[in-house]
Amino acid sequence: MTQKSPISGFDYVIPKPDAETIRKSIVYKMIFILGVDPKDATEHQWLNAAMLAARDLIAEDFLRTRRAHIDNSKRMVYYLSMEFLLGRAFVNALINEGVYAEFEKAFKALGKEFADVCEQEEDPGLGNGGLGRLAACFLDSLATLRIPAMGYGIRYQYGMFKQEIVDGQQVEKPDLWLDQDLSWQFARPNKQYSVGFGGQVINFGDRKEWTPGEEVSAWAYDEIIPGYGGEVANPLRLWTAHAGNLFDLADFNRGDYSSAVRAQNSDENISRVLYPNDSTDSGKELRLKQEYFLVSASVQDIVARHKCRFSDIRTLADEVAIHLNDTHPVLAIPELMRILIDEEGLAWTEAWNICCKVFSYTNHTLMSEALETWPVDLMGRLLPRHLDIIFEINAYFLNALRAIGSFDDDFVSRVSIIDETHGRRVRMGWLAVIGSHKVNGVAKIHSDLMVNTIFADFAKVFPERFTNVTNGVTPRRWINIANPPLTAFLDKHLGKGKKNDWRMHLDNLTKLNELVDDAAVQTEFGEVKKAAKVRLAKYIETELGISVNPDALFDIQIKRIHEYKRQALNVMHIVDRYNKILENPDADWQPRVFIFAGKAASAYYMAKKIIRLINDVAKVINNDERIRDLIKVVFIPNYSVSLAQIIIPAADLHEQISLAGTEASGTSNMKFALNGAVCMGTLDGANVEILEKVGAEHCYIFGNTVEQVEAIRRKGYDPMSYIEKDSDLRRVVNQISHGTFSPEEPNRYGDVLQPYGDFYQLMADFRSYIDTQYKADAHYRDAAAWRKSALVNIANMGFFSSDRSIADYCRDIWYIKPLTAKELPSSN
Ligand code: 26Q
Repeated sequence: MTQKSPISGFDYVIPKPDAETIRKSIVYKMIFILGVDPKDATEHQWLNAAMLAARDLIAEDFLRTRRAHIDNSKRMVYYLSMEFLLGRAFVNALINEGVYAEFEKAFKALGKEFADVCEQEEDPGLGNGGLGRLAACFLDSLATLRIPAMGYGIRYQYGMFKQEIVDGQQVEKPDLWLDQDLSWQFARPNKQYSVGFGGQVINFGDRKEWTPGEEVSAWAYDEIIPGYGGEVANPLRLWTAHAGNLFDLADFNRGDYSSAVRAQNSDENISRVLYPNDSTDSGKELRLKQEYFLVSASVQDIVARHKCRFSDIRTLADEVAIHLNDTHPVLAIPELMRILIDEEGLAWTEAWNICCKVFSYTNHTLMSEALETWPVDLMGRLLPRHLDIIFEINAYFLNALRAIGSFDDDFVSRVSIIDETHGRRVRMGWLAVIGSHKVNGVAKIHSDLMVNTIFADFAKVFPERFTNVTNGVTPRRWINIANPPLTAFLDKHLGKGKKNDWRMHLDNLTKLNELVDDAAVQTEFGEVKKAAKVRLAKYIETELGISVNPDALFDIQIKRIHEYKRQALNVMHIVDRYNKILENPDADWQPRVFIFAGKAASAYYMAKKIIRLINDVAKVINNDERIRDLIKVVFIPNYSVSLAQIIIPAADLHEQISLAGTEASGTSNMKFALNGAVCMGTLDGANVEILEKVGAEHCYIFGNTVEQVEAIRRKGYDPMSYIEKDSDLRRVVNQISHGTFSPEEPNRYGDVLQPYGDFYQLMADFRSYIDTQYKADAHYRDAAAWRKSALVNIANMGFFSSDRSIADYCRDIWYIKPLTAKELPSSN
């Protein structure tokens, strides 16, 4: 079929998306692009060929979208993030393009098992956890909602490490995801920017010029993000570091090849590896270089794109919004200032006014140890001109404050970007607040705490600046791809017409509320859930050789391993249940399978110990015949987006048990509820809003509130007082601390429960947690009642679509409008 091009004079042939044309296209790619004889092709080569065939479809959408942005002078948002945890691209592209069934048929005709081919794809692990996955859900929603948008990130050569469990302990293996390079991303060799470090700042009268001592080249690769519905696709531009001018020709000509190459290697380290989210690693020079590398390349690109489209740099704030995903890319603020002042010749205040309109910032944590700061010395050495600019921003801000007259010196030093109390450090969060026009938290409770705690002083200065956008997740990946039986169930009961497709209008799930008491619908949903549990049970059997009963209650906690998330509290419940079953073996126990997954940062001692504890407890309990499968404990290694897609649909109960006030939002809570699991959670993060939507009968809430946690801390928290008055708790603490689960090394877990510190107040919440768990058991025994609760959860999750989050950002923060049908030329 000849396609009329949106660019006149450039008509072209695109494959019709029917199974036969697709089959031919795949074979064509195999022969002419990959140069492989289809008769000899491996599964992996079939995947590569199929991905190239799929890419033709999204590339076309992308070019049409881009042309529409240019022709209609659309205001654009650029989303800067150090992490994008995309998950597999292939099936996602097929579903969003609406060609999944055709590809499946094409593979049938080729005599290949389609599912096996799809399984060949590596997850690009370019993120740690929630923050990176949120960025990926947002890209999906931005394209689906036709928002003129582009993401910027780093194309790490090594993503998140692969986790193996050896003798119960985490072992990290490198993740060389690019070795599987499929050429799925478009290399853009014409998009290169030089990123400088070090060197000097020279004054020319009132003008300054930075001469970097070292330059690294940033090369662009575009990953195309297709929106659902196959109309719009936006780019995610990922930068890779290449040795710039530094390949030392002098060394080379002298015959000193290895010195020349060494310099090249050290520069290319910048995009070598993703840093784990680990406070002990903060302050690493290479991380600061990475942050500036992302920011400098991206801001240069944004400015170049703007000048190309509008010619006048002074209109930048009218046409462009730049969003900072946490403080990690906040150097974008001084970088844009530098470009506007030093390169474009704007006056300081003019440049500053542009910056404050362009930037907005999302905060993802309140925990003070996780707030980014950098030593002034290090910043001055790597980025001397930026440090100058930061000082100037600070002086400008503090002078304005002093001029108001109502702020004392103490207040002024608290809001200064430079922290003088810990050996002079740049507070990145402060810079983000001062340089942005909006600052948002990621769940209601988190946004409220943000203005009452870390940013309380700033909220007095800029009350209108702070706002909330509750996180969301994309139903395309988290239902349609992850849970085909639930997808069929929803299509059957809600319809699939364009107007009311729940994939695009997740609020339409509320219609399920009319069906939650219908016995036939409940039974049908029971089958949907069972199918997911059987699938997970098979995975566990094949991968770990552990057999679990799909009729047991599946109780799941999957997320990064961190003390504040309190996986250890979950373990304490398991041990307590174990004790009680042994004490009273003939009681009518509800069988449960406890499932964990998650990675610990490689240098995080306590988190790694918690993984080992889970595995030690699993070993003892799973092998204790007296337990008769009433408890099974499973730690599934190497948690990833793809694994989450298998695990989440199978949950009956999901554990969201962070100490109140510590989890900014959580997003797996939303994915679980959307897949019909019931929450066991504290009043923390988005749990609070989930409870609001589904009602207290369909959600198990326990533990102290933020106010109670605070009150306990103020009084002086005494974990021993809880241990003394609760014999169950005492027994559990003793067993874990004194070797019941590590007889070969009784002291192994002597430091895990910290009875004298217990910063995250496990002891204080233990009793309420245990009691609530038994309420959930009783509920689960009434299959109809439980299925109703699961359905109520699904029915009321519409709010937690990332489409709603993105609509909030567009309306309240970015002031961006979608492409209209008229502005977007259609593909047929
Ligand atoms: C910082 C400096 C040096 C090295 C690493 C880091 C770093 C990297 C990743 C710091 C933090 C992160 C990731 C944070 C994160 O994932 N936060 C989560 O964000 C989710 C999306 O908003 C929330 O739902 C979670 O509550 C929050 O923990």
